[in-house]
Amino acid sequence: MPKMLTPAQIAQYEYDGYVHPVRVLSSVAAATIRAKLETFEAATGEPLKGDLRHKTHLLFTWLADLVRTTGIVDAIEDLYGPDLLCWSSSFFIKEARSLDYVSWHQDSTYWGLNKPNVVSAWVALTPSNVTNGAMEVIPGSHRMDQVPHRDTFAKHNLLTRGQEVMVDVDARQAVRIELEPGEMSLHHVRLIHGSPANPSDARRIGFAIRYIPTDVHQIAGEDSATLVRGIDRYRTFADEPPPCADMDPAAVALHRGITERNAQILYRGTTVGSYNDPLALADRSERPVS
Ligand SMILES: O=C(O)CCC(=O)C(=O)O
Repeated sequence: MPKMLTPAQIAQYEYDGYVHPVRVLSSVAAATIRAKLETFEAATGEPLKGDLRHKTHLLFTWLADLVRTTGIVDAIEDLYGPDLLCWSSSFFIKEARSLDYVSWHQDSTYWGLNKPNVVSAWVALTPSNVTNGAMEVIPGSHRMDQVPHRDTFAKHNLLTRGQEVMVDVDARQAVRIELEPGEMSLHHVRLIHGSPANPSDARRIGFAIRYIPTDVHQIAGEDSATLVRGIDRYRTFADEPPPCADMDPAAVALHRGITERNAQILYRGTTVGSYNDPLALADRSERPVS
């Protein structure tokens, strides 16, 4: 018996490569998480940016709790079984009236994982809809193999390398993933997806959590992950402990090391992500690592 998804939703994930909307938090709980994010931003005097958008669940207790939320992990178990790692997470924030967008891409392109049993739970912390640059997906495109991508490093592209698919995408086939705060969508790592800019007067905030079953391995370098359910019999990822407090110094140091290691995987074959290249670092500081 599935724990969270209906049999129809599981079939839709397999056939179309995505499911939405799935309510995983109350609107009040989602507003509380948003308020915690914005309290931190107010304290630092700037929007969350760069590496702080990547694997942020290793820095804040309220995000460590979010990646372990029963309803989310139950849904992932319905798709990939009982032994599960949270491999990564990324904030996708589009400020009000911003030109930031996400080009058509497959997540699998630079992640270095050995097989495509990888699912993203995109949790909405604000409404995400036609007015503010909601994500769009091409149903069934996950059934293609990995397709070639070109790196653009375009200024307003929120992806690490500004990567975009080198195949024609028929945008008329696209489905818009509209969500209310506290709802999530699930998408497969090979699904072609992207999102336009946010011309509205309000921020659009999503937190994308990447889950894998424990038999998925990293083949492009050293990596780490958080066990969120069951047993890891493979132990190919180093364990990631939750932070004992928000921005705890030990957690910040751990996060920095992990982010630098992840950047080497995600930017491999380019000089742009290199920590030895100050120009490259300036460019990278605006981008989440995803
Ligand atoms: O937030 C968006 O608009 C795109 C998110 C995305 O590309 C992803 O979660 O993989």
